[in-house]
Amino acid sequence: MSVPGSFAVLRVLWLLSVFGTVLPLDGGMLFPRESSSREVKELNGLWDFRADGSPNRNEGFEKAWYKRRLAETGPVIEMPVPASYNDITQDPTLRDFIGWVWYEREVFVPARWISDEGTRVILRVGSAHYYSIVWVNGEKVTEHEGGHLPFEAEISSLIRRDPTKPCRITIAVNNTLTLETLPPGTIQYMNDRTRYPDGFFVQNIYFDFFNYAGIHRPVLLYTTPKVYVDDIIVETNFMDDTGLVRYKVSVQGAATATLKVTLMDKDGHCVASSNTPSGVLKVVDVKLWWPYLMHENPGYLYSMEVRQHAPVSETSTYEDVYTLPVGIRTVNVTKTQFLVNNKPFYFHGVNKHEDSDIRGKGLDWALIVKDFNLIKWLGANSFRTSHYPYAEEILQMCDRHGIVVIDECPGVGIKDIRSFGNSSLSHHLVVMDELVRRDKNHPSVVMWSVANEPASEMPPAEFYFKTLIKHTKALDHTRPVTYITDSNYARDKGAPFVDVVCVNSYFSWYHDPGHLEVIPIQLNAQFENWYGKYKKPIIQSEYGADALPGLHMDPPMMFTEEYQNALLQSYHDVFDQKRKQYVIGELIWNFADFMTAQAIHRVVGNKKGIFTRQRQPKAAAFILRKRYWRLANETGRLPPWTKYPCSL
Ligand code: BDP
Repeated sequence: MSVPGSFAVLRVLWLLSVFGTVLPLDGGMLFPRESSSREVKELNGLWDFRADGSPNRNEGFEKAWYKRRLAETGPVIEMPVPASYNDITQDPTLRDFIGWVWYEREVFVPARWISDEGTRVILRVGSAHYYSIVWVNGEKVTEHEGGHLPFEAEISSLIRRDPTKPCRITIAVNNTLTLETLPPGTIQYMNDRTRYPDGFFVQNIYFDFFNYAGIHRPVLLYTTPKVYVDDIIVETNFMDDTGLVRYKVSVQGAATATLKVTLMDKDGHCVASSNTPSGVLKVVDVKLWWPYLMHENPGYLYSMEVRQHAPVSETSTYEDVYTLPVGIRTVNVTKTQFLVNNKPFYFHGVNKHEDSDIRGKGLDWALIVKDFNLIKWLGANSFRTSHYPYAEEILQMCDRHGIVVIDECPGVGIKDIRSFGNSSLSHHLVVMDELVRRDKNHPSVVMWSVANEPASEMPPAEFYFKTLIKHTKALDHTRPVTYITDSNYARDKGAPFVDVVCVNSYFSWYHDPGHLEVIPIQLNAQFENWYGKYKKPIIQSEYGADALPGLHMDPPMMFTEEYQNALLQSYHDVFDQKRKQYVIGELIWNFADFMTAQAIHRVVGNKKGIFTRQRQPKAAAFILRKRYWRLANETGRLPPWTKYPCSL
């Protein structure tokens, strides 16, 4: 069936607007962990997959593909989960596909999960980009807007209807972006038939990374008892040697339940306990959570075990056990400093992407561990989750290793004035609700970033960011809030509301290309202007230059390794003057090369990495490594054995 182009785009937009109805957040979204009362079954591996290539991308709905096995609806291929689908096949139309794709997998649910009426079974998707609808055995169980945060649905009663059947899970995912999605995008139809084929359209995006799509993080089934721990909120503080853990536990499924909350140290010794749903636990001789390279024992985590009992009958009870890692630390911002545990903290870190060969944005443990090893090798103490929330598994690694995180929402590319309207704002508020709900208990997360480089000089930006930042602070009063700006200090409408000014600049790259000599003047002026006007500490949240590994020129020319080095060093000279005053951090753009849309200024992706996409160092990695270890020795409190690695 052929459908006129404009009708097809309306159809895609209509689907998004209908499905985009915002529901209030429901449930706590605790990370699924096994315990004596909870089981987890991962559904990673190969799923059946079919892209809906019909002109309006709507055949799957018209023919109700979710009602039977996907393979019965037409040809399917094997697709790994988690992974982006784009780079898996040799088919360019799948790499650049826009619209609905369908995933399906059958799974046997353990018989005891089904027979025990006191067990809840939940289906959880770590993330899928961008809009998802989920069916189980042909019945819709949930839908979710947004590509980087988890969603789930209880499916207990559904799977109990016919316990003999395997359970068929169908997930439809649509990567279409509109002016009101986060990030925003537009679909543009090219109707000139002398230049474009019938039905030709493109997706315009206003951000610089490939719009990878598919099921990006693990899909799993997990259980809880019928009465269960739904959420835990912890806020930590300390006075002298005593740690204070303020907590609140919410229980669902019963009006009354008894609780036992036990805080244990790393050796499993109980250091404090309580039996009320909220309160403050006092920890004597507290071991604080410290960032990597700031202390000899970074990333110290206690375990908070929440054990809940609720009566089922006179003789039996539901018991639920959930254990949350807890790091005790404080974060504060002054006019010139960022304080962790009341000590000045200087961010010497990186900006990253979830991005790699073949997998795209799919979670991959080998890659995650490699990246942490590189971060530690580099002497970096922090990163920003540019430009969207990263997997919870990554934040858990940060907690354990003491890597400090600026946690960013997908508010990237808000450039069009129509993306500042009410429906954009209300969606943005919901995304912050979801982000804070998911990440609030991570000690590694020290600041929220609500956006990257929005058109913050546009008049509606004032109301937009005032509202967004106020909302985020109401959700979490313990962390500072910022957004990342590249706008003019005098015209930026949101800067009065941020706690820390985060500025991106590309002197001698996008501005005055090839003229390294402008950096000292322009960077110095940038800092003086922002600090002069707002009197807030500043992070250089991005700076960098593309370099093709192996390309050399001396004197340096753009795109060579020498130019990337020279540019970095000029920035560093200015940072060294200003960090004694009010500059509180520097984050290189970027940790590694990453994929972008095809464009005349991108040679198979963005090459500003100090590592290649395959995680091999360019010359700049060694410059940065020397600097970061030197900074760590100056600004951290390192014991002698962590002083400079001897090779530096
Ligand atoms: C910055 C953006 C980042 C880009 C970078 C670049 O925040 O997403 O990748 O420019 O162009 O402005 O390399």
